[in-house]
Amino acid sequence: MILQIFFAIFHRRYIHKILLGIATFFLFSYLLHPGRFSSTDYDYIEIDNMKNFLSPSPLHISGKHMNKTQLCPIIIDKDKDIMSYPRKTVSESEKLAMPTDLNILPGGVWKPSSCMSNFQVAIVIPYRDRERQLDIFLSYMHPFLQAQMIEYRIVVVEQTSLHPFNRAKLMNIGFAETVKIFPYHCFIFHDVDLIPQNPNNIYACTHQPRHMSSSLNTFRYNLPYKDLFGGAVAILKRQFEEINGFSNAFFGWGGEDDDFKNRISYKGLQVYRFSPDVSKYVMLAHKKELPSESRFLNLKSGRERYETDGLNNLQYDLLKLENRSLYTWMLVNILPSDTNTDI
Ligand code: NGS
Repeated sequence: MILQIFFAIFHRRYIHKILLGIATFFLFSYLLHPGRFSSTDYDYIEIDNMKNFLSPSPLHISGKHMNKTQLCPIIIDKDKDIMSYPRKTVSESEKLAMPTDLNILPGGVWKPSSCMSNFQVAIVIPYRDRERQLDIFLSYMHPFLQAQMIEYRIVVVEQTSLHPFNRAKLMNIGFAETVKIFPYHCFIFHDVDLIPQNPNNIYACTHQPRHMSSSLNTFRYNLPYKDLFGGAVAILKRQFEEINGFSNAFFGWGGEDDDFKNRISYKGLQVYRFSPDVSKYVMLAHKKELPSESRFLNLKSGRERYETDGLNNLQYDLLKLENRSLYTWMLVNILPSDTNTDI
């Protein structure tokens, strides 16, 4: 048998097929997981410097919200361990106990009781049909955020099944509806399948928009390309408004995050990242979506469109808005009329 294989490999009739096979394997591996082969150098903020780049809430600077005298500390400790992969399932009884155990208010709202947080942050999650991941995310994130003394609300924006998924538009809607509830100064737009592993990855905004999930296990903790701005990002409310939010035109998978990064550049803003170690994330397993065909065309016309396609032409039906025990739930029907794209 071994001799036969050996013979086949060196037989001239097969050698070109074998080489072609190997080349195809490497090409596909590269296309699917470019990070494996890339070690792109990029600028990042070292852990010792992180505090200087964080942007505290204007509410407590103005003293408006100052019913407590003491500001909470910003907790960064280099000795903290990277956290392991979260448990695979969360039981109903665990979910039921969480609000009481962790003092979470209806709507998935929490703030420190002993001090005034430096940050008031809304975490917006575009969502459809990922219940198991949402359970894992919530049971992991509430304690994670509380340990950082962040004042926060978790907002899940769910799209009905009528149209293809539009991640970017759901985030615009989450923003537009959440600012009506409370003047959060900082927004984190976050995929439900991403879990931060480093407790020092502070869930707050920096002075410039921040790509938080730059070090992802599925890319072997490399950044696949320098302009990647997907997964989990943090941006100040006023900056999000300045760039007119996300485009509403991207239906299906891909490109909307690249377009968002372009908007940031058009307005002369920069992207910050914390160090690769701080920015470590694991991605919960799921089936890969099929990329949309229109994404490259939309990206191409992004510059002409961005001032009229985004927060200022957002149309949707808000079907439900509920303060659930672990998150604020918004069920929305996306209206395609604010885009030029066929869906
Ligand atoms: C790029 C996509 C981005 C996506 C990124 C990483 O190719 O939307 O891959 O995707 N851009 C386009 O398709 C134009 S990932 O491998 O994490 O699923 O975020």
